[in-house]
Amino acid sequence: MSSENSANLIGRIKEKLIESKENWAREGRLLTGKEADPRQERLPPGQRRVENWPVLDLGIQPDISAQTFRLDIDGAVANPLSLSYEHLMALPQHESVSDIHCVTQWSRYDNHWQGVAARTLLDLVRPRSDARHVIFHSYDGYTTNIRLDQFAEPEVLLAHSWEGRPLERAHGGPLRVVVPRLYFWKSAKWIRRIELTSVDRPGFWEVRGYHNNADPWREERYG
Ligand SMILES: Nc1nc2c(c(=O)[nH]1)N[C@H]1C(S)=C(S)[C@@H](COP(=O)(O)O)O[C@H]1N2
Ligand SMILES: [Mo]
Repeated sequence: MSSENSANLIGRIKEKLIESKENWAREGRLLTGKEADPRQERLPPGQRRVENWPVLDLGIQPDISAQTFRLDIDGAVANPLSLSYEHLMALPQHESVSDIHCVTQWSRYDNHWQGVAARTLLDLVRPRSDARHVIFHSYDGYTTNIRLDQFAEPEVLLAHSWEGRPLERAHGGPLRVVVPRLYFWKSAKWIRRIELTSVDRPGFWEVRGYHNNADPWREERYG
């Protein structure tokens, strides 16, 4: 098979996968109709625990070296930044332990993350008074959106390490977002740009039927 044909084939397989998830969203698959209090129930409704760590992406795992890596933080900010990997590592470092909750029903407890806290970055860029939303842009073309107040929670990290080791490329290395209180599709891997905006803009899965807010305890799987 020529390389052009195999690229087309991979493209079609990817489209099928994306389509089947859109269908799940339309049919409301996996919904239990329950709601839980996160202070009382660690496992959100409809989730089950796994010990492994599944990999989910759009079929592309960009290969970004520490040398070429860049993180831009811009938009509705007083002081836009473009950080190298070296610069990021020189910022105050933060550790957090949190659970992963994926919309496809698996949860993984006690992940030890290391990186730079979202708050550290916000202090540096200084959001303008009209900033309300955050759009993540990744090296693979993926986007996802959260509110600025959700991004500013103390446990939100730009993580470069997991369990004391550099984050694997498959899981978003060199740098990924970790937003523990929302379904994991909000945690952009291979992060390239953090854009602050006054107006919300739904991301890749949000325009394909996933919920805009994504709170696992309220089962906000689909919007
Ligand atoms: N850049 C990028 N980030 C992404 C995705 C993606 O396809 N590209 N998939 C999202 C989804 S749907 C999930 S469930 C998690 C999966 O992260 P993991 O592969 O480390 O488990 O990454 C999220 N972040
Ligand atoms: Mo996902």
